[in-house]
Amino acid sequence: EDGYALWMRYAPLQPALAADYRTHLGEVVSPDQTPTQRAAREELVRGLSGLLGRAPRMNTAAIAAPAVVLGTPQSSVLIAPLRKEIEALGDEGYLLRHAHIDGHTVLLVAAPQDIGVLYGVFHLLRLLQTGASLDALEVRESPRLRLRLLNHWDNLDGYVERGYAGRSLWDWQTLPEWRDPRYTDYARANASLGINGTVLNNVNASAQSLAPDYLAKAAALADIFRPYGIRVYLSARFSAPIELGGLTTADPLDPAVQRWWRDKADEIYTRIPDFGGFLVKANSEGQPGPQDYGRSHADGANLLAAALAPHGGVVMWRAFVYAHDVPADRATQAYTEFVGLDGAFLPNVIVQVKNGPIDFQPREPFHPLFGAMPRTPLMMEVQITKEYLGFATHLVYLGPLYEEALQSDTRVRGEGATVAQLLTGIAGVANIGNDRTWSGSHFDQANWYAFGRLAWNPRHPSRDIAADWAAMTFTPSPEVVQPIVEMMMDSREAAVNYMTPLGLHHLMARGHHYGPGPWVDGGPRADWTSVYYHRADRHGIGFDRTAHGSNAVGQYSPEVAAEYEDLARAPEPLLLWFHHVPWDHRMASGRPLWDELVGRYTQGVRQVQGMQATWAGLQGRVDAQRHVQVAAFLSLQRREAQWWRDASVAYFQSVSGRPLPAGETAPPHPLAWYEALQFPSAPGDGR
Ligand code: BDP
Repeated sequence: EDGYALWMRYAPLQPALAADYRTHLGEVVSPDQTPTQRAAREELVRGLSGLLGRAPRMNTAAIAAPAVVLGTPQSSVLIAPLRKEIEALGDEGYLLRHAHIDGHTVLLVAAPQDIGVLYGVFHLLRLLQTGASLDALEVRESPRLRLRLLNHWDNLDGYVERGYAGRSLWDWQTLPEWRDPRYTDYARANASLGINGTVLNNVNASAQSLAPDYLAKAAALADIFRPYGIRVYLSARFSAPIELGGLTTADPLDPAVQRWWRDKADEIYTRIPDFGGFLVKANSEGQPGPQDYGRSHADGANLLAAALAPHGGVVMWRAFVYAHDVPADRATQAYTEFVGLDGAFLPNVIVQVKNGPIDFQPREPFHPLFGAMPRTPLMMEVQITKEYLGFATHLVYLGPLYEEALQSDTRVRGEGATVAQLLTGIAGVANIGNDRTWSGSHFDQANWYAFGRLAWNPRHPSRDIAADWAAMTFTPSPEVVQPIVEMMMDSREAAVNYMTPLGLHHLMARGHHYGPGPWVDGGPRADWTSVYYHRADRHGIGFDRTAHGSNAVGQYSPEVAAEYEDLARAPEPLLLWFHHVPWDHRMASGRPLWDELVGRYTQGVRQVQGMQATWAGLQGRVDAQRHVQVAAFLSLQRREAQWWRDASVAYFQSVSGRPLPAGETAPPHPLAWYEALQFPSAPGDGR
């Protein structure tokens, strides 16, 4: 149990349950003509063999016993009669149904296309892994979002930006010749969730990724992923026509530049006929872009979109931009630059917006661009890798964070216009590397899992997803699943409490973002410091984003703005995001803000202690190999939660000048001690 198998362990079920399932599933009837059909068939055989302890009998057309029948109306005469009903499910949908055919009880896994059958097989296996009943089974599924993508921030040298799970999974050196079986397992894992695209390289892109030898490597990966319904995309460096093409400009209105991108797109599609398209970070954090030539983001995006359009590709143009000159409030930047461009993009451009207006913090309000660009398809980008949430070692289940963002009500069309309803797609910055666990820790696998499940159905409760994951990853027994789910569901709020309670944000150490750094000040940009964001002084704390301050609230719909603007109505978890509040301000608990703040830090530590106790109680019920590692990581998290609490309390006390509330323990070291800590081992880069 080294974690490699992810949630696809297919460990033997309880004998009685296995015997019951065997009566339905003794035989598999499935076509085997296409690579996707074979992938579905092989996955089912693998799953049933493991779970039920016996390989099913295989058939391609006729039914001899109670069976699982796989297929599409084209591939299976047994499924063909359902054509009309099945086609209504859309290209990626599927149907699971208990039925009777030729006197046999059968379980149908039927879909309009092969890929839906594969998705249906994974759904069926999930039901078995979680011990669900198959009686009267009737499941109809279609994805709510068209684009469900992972974004890898992988560089060509094997280093993963903000990656905490080892080196890149892609071995660029040995590709395209060596097709590591691990690439197939990666594709299986994604297909099990319905993820249908992957951007292979970092948004801080090297132009080299578009050079012929790297396209050959990307094409090899695309060949491996294709049967699993996963399209390959690449991050494109805007200045590639200069670096690769020898042009003197990358100006989007220059005909030679336009020709270069058209030729490049043609070249890519000869190698990768189903290439998905480009992801672009432009004019952000020093990356080149159209503004270098006095052009707009729309000019830049349309340049690439025009080149891809004849082939059916898309451009995902990121809205994570911030100006060269430090703005009065960085939270307002993306909206300011993009909102006026609504309607100016070609139809195959999608603007990709981070979930919140700053940068993947433990908690942010939803990004104000959601709902503000009604004529532009939008994707939401979330981080799966935990850059600001304790890296791979802290147990923080992100399902509730994603759910909170997706369910935020923008109120742009009155009540009920949630962010999820406005999306065309979703992208998750992957936490996958070549670590044996894939994600750097056992519990970080749950974040990949939850991202994929929510991409398929953004309304799925993150608690139910956690329960499925725990059952599949450990064991379906409720005495194990329940405590694990409680731990997971508490974990994100715990991290918010010990890092950035009450709407505080961006207080992590400089550059690598590992550990507390509320004192960070100075350096190249004010908006890369902590003091810029918390604005604490002798009188109070928080960023005034009301009409009296930066007026970031004015970027939301009037109803949302009115709520955030009003100190009495602003949600407490976002209080210090929107308001500069006096230390004496009375909180909902009745305590003054200062006491509440210290109390939250302490509570965060207590929550981690609670997680430790829960996990200790599972000793003997979870395999020893994983139990030991999770326990070790939790004790590290506990120590670091305490460090966060002590360092933050020491710092904010130095600013507020207030005594600690009764019952609170003083930090064991003076502030200077925390400020002097160094972490040469923390992975990260310059910021
Ligand atoms: C920030 C990361 C940085 C990324 C940037 C981005 O610190 O490494 O390049 O976002 O999303 O969170 O472009």
